[in-house]
Amino acid sequence: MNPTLEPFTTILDLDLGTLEPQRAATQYRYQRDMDGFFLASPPAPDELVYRVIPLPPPQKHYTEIACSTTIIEPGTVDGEYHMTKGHFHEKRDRSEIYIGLSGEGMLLQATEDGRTQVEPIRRGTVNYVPGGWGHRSVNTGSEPLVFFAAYIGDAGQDYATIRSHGFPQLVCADADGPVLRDNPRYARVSS
Ligand code: M6P
Ligand code: ZN
Repeated sequence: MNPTLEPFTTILDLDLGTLEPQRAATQYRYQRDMDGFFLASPPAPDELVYRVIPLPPPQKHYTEIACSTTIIEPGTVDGEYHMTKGHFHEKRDRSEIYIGLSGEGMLLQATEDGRTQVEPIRRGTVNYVPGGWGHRSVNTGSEPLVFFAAYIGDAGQDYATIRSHGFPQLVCADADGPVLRDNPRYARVSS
């Protein structure tokens, strides 16, 4: 093999999740971008929910590994903790790894036929998301939740399925902390 790509190194700030040098623009997700993902209509359109700093390979190809840092601000929307939109991979069998850097949260995972699994995210957790599992991360703490993700380059993100079917569980703020509730709007994708 005669490689076309040169090796490169990036410095990841292990507390903030920032990347130096930053090779691609930060993607910002405000409440206005999240309509249909929270159970309630987001009331503060200009409030930042999370941002993603990508570390892209040059090609979206299965031979390359795409990475990103995600930073979810603390907060709630009508009692639901701030979270990512969540997605299945367009190429369903592609897997992903999350490395927790700071803050406290949960990684919700669900299959198309409604199996669920909830895992913690905090500094030092390494979560393996196998192919076929939709995934959404939720900030249940009072500080930003920061994690680094690495996934197969051609995975792609299917948001439409999550938007129309929902996730089986919601993570809501209760007097004693986070509680999982059944999502009344959830509909299985397949049986
Ligand atoms: C992680 C990875 C990314 C994803 C990001 C935000 O960094 O899973 O692929 O883009 O979280 O999640 P979402 O794409 O669901 O908004
Ligand atoms: Zn993913």
